[in-house]
Amino acid sequence: MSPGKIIALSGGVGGAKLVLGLSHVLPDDRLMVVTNTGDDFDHFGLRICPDTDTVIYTLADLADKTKGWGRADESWTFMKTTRSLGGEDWFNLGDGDLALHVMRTQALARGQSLSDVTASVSKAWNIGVQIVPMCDQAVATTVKTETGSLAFQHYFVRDQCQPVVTGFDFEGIDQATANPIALDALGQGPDAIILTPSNPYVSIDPILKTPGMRPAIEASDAPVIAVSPIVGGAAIKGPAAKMMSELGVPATVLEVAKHYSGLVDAMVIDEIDGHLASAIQDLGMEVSVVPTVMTGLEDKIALAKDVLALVRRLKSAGPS
Ligand code: FO1
Repeated sequence: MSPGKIIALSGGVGGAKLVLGLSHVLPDDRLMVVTNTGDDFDHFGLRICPDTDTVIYTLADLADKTKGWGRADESWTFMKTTRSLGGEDWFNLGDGDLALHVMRTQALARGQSLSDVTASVSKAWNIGVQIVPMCDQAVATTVKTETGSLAFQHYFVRDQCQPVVTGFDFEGIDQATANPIALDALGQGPDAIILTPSNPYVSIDPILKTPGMRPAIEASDAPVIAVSPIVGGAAIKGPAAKMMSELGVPATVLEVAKHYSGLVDAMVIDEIDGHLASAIQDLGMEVSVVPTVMTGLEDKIALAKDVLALVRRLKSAGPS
């Protein structure tokens, strides 16, 4: 029997790094990435899909590796001109990036689905790995804060994650349906489902909460493995640790494990958090303690190999 797929659920930067590592050690047809679309929004009349685009740019080797989002070698004429005209300039759209948003917005207006557009872009840029948005309907993450509710990109970019978080809403999620392509792959006996080291609350949760997604994961025999985005009490990038503290939860890998408890069979945690392994095992999860900080490509490949070694270990131990 041919090996099943590895299905990775991903937000932006952290998830895309592990996905890149996985893409170097797996044949293209064994890897599927399901991306969070809760960060998507309309800006200047264009549909912007930051997490999906970060995965696209990363796999197409077009990503700005310093910023983590957007394209390398970008020019900024659009932003400079917008600024000179007194337009909105809090969200930075490079000229090359802008072309993607224009093409996508046009294709959506012609009636194509977000999945179709994502597949066309992937084909144009020779990405062999299948990238699948969590759903084709619009879902908008709202961050509830002590000073009121904010659209996700207003919280994240415009307000620099400063407001104190009290919770999250995923507007439109009840009317959404998990992407049938992802559901089909989940029903085809995947080898593993990986929750990449993206923000559990605003990147992975929207994917899991999309109607149909979590039941399909639960119905699968495949091991579900989460790679912690928290390392030594801090997030490698982004506001995950700050959010946890503000929600009254210690920013630790143990709390990430508790958050995923009931779904996840195993956690991959960093060596610096090794002392928390037994407390995570007490939750009924396997734990793999390995270096998880991905600076260069070698780190991404090494972590991907460690995750796949854990998959083999869990599968040889029997169905979860
Ligand atoms: N993040 C920023 O911090 N500042 C920006 O101006 C910004 C622009 C931007 C444009 C396109 C895109 O795809 C992503 C962009 N991001 C920017 C990143 C994005 O807001 C976040 O990384 C994700 O939504 C969180 O995963």
